[in-house]
Amino acid sequence: EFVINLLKHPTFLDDSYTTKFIDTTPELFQFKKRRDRATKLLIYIADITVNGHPETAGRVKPPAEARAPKAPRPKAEPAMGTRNLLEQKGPQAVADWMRQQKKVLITDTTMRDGHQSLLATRMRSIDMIKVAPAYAANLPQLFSVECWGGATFDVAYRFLQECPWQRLRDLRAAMPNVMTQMLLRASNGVGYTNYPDNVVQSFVKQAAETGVDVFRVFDSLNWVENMRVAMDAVIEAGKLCEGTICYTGDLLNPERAKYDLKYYLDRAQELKAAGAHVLGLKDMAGLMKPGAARVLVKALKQEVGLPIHFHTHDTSGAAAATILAACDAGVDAVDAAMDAFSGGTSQPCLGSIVEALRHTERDTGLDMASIREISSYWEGVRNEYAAFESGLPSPASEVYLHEMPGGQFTNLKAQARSLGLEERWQEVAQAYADANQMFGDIVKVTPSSKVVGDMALMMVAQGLSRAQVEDPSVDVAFPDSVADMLKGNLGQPHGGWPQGILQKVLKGEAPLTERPGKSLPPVDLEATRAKLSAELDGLAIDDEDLNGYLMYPKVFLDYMGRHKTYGPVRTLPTRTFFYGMEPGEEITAEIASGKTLEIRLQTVGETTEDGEVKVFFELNGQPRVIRVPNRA
Ligand code: BTN
Ligand code: 3PY
Ligand code: ZN
Repeated sequence: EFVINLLKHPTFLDDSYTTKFIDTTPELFQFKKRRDRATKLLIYIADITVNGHPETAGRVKPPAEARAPKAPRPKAEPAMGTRNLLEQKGPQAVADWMRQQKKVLITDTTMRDGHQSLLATRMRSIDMIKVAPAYAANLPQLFSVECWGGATFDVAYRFLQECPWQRLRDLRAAMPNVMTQMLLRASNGVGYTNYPDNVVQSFVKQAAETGVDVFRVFDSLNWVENMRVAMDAVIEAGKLCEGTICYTGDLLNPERAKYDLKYYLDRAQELKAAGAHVLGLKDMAGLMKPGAARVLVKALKQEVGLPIHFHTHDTSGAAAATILAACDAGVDAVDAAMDAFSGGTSQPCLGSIVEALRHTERDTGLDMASIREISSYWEGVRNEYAAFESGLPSPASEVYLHEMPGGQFTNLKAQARSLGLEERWQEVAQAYADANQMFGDIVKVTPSSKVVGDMALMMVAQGLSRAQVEDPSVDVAFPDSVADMLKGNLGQPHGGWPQGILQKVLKGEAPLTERPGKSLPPVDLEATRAKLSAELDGLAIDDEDLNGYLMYPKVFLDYMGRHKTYGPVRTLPTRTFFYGMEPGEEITAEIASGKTLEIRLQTVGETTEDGEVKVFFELNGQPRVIRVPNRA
């Protein structure tokens, strides 16, 4: 029936058929019979086995002999941790407790920024959930586990075919004693543009309910005015509000005076006045040098008085030195990634920082044997994602030129490659720096960093210099994202936009100078729920689904369409999800608590004349044959 639907479809008939066609054409799957979840999973496995996964096609394969990662055993019942304190005494008590600690508190970023920065955010939930009980039991002294937000939200739906809310719920349940942490782009939510206030409020409320304890809230232009809606929503939910300043420039360089000590102290005071419990210091590109950390952390501690949580990236290879300098200057908490997910564009190495502080007055108290065990698990996990390695083989001091955030650096390199500009990477790096200056030397972090990246790629692709771009007599077709930013749709940068480029891009149109959320009409949440339900054949839409749809309407609908076809693919082992199965291989998938499928692939048949392949399985011992089209 599938094939008949397919053959009759106009897109198929007119020859514009691509493999994505199957995904984007749900009517092909409107069969009379509703399939059960096990059958859907077999269809998925058969399809991937025969046709491959589009995301790993042509990429490096994981080593065939690599062992399946095995999570360490929990050593004891989870001891009381920061989560218990938050639940019992509230967020202010957590902030007070932070200040009283002599030890440096540690956040593990492996499950969010670690894989976002090293593996294009492709880590699947199952690989996190398996190790979460070991975190709860063996490392209960962790300040928090960053495991949600940033790019993970849309990548989960878009590329991993899984629900980000379910990931959060499962992690929350597996780590009841340690605080979970997310990265929230303030009015940009977990997206790339400002959302109406009530969408941001609804999203934060849901994230808090499903399981986020610490919200690191930042604005991509450090515009505190544009952070209040998100911060208020966090405070209202009773969670820990980490109001965050993004670090850019070079604090001790008199030639980068725009971002001097006063700039940071002013932003910090604004965040304190806005109700932040903790001050986040987010060095997304890894630009902060040890000397700057010493001056900045000391001044912020003295003048502002909030506990400070420092985040950096190891792109330069020198981030550990900066972290240790921040520890000397009295920072309260720092971010690090488990050894196997550290270094390069990710965070510096957690185990090494713990050891560096051992037997000093700032000893973290974390157990090295537990860290090694957990990191060894992560090493095995990382192997499985070889296809997504972005490959920064060694430290890059070049980061001080372009100032690209860790998550963007390798991404932009890949984009440059796909545009045939790989050999001209140094020009891209220089153009990125030039575009930044052209926009007035701005904070570059999602989404403002994406705008600067778009501009830089365009300049190199079209051979335009900064002077030409700024010259009123040279015609330039600016990227849409640039026009959007200069129109004021991401908010206002410190000191405003430079007049010349503003005039040239806007061609006389008046820019928005107020907070975008102020003029965006609220979304009618219940009407949206009803419309969405109707679009999905009357399916009941819960609050998590509604909030997912509000952030990413199309991505969410595409996910739901595939979910109907393939079922709970999140339960498949990662190897199977990306590569299918080998004849003779056997796997298990727990599709519901206590309901486990045993799946064995027997053989893959020949392709028939009508282009179909029969794939022979055993499902819980019973033979099953699945036919899939050979699209290879
Ligand atoms: C995903 O896209 O992450 C999961 C859905 C898998 C899509 C299948 S993979 C085989 C076939 N080829 C495509 O391009 N889409 C489907
Ligand atoms: C994100 O917004 O995803 C970031 O990691 C910014 O640094
Ligand atoms: Zn980061």
